[in-house]
Amino acid sequence: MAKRAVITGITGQDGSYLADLLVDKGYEVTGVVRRSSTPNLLRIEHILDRITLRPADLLDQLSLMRIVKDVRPHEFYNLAAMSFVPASWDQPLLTGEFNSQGVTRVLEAIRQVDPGIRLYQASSSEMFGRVREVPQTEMTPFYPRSPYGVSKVFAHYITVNYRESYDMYACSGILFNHESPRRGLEFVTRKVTDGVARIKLGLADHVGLGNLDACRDWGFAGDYVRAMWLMLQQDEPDDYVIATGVSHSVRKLVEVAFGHAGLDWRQHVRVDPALLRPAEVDHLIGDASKGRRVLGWEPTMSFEKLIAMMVDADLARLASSAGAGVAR
Ligand code: NAP
Ligand code: F7E
Repeated sequence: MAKRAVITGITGQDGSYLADLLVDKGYEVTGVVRRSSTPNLLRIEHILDRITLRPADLLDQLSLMRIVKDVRPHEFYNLAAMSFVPASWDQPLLTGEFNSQGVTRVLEAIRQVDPGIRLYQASSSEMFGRVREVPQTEMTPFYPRSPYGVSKVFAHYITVNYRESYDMYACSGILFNHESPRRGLEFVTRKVTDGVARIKLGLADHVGLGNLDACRDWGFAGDYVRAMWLMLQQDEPDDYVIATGVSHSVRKLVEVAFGHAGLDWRQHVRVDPALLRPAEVDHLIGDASKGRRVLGWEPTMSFEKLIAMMVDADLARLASSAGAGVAR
């Protein structure tokens, strides 16, 4: 019998890669979507005939209960969130509703319907914020620096609490930044690779950025969803840091991305103070030794290869849409 999985956030970057992975493994995949007035299924268009979509919202307890009751999944991946850090200062209450209480609603739905369902919760390296040690492990204390980071700390601990209170198989994956050609255009890697492609094709002449000194541990999203799945295949539930162990600055990112297209970034990057954050996370670097040891997980793509792949994908996308006269 095929295993059944529910994915919230299936229309997002990670949800789409996870759906690809689970479909390939023979799972029956149900994706949770919230209603929108225009289609937003671009990232999962290629597998729409192999998955089932159901409407629900992290704000609506009954809709989550209904999905868990109807599907009775073996595994539940909670990837839905307000995930863009700057927006969390604009909408701190909504961020808490989605990212914190939304997780409590998911946990309650599972607990009430079938506490045997295995849960993956999408936690984040943003919880480390102003880091207390370098590199960061599962034991590093949290010091979040944004409403987003704060909301994810609540979500992490409520997941741990339900595991310990109700003996549920609930895992918190503390994932460091992971990117791909499917990354949202507002995140810095994709903003840069899209900008490089536009400049290369003569569609723009510069890209505006904020803090060039911030450093992140960037990996490939396809590798990170494999870690999510591995966490739910163990004998015991646990929490894991997933990271490459290599950190680069935003300045290095632009150097690599522009360099890949044969451009000099100094001529095309403008620093825009409006893009600086009220409180910054300066430097993140993860130690995924536990994940490597227990899960057998390894990242497969270097930073340079990842950024080159993203630049190439944006060049191809923009070149073909320009050629076809499609609105950009
Ligand atoms: P993403 O591309 O922004 O996708 C977020 C998803 O959440 C979208 O499918 C979105 O649906 C959905 N969503 C938002 N609010 C919802 C609500 N109220 N009800 C139902 N669905 C809702 O994010 P991602 O990069 O794939 O990240 C996936 C998860 O991992 C998030 O929880 C994020 O915080 C976490 N995370 C990401 C990273 C990273 O580097 N990517 C690292 C650590 C943790 P719509 O399409 O309708 O907007
Ligand atoms: O910023 C700096 C910015 O928005 C990275 C989310 O997936 O990963 C992501 O959060 C860095 C920051 O990602 C621009 O100040 C400079 O220091 O790509 P980002 P993030 O904030 O690290 C974590 C792990 C998550 O969990 C989140 O959901 O880049 N930066 N200039 C810029 N960032 C953006 N977005 N735009 C700029 O123009």
